Amino acid sequence: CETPYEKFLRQHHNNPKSSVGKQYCDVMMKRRGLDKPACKEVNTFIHGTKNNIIAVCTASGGKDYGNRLRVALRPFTVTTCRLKGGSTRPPCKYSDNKSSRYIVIACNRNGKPVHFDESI
Ligand code: UM3
Repeated sequence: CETPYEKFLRQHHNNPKSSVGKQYCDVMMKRRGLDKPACKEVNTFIHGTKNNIIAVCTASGGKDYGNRLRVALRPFTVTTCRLKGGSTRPPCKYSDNKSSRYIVIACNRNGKPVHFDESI
């Protein structure tokens, strides 16, 4: 079954950014199963290497951010998908916003990311 780290990767890792044409978020949110049972409201995909994301859990790539969170020392290119309209009933329609941001994540005791909190 899927570990918390594997779930984090499924929900939040996409590197390099997949060329799915326009409507990246609509395609990716469905492809990664984030349209079930309801449309997920907000979800960020990180276009960075696994090694660079894992490094945020260590002193080389991140620092403590309180509340057991870690913030990256360098920005990542990310795409944030935000549900359009008021309904969370599939089919899900998203707006896409690609930007360079400092990700805020939680890591497990093995130094692997397990939760995406925000990007700043
Ligand atoms: N979330 C993002 N990006 C944001 C803000 C929130 O992906 O910029 C997701 C992470 C959480 C959920 O879902 O919204 C609630 O914060 P997850 O723990 O399943 O990844």
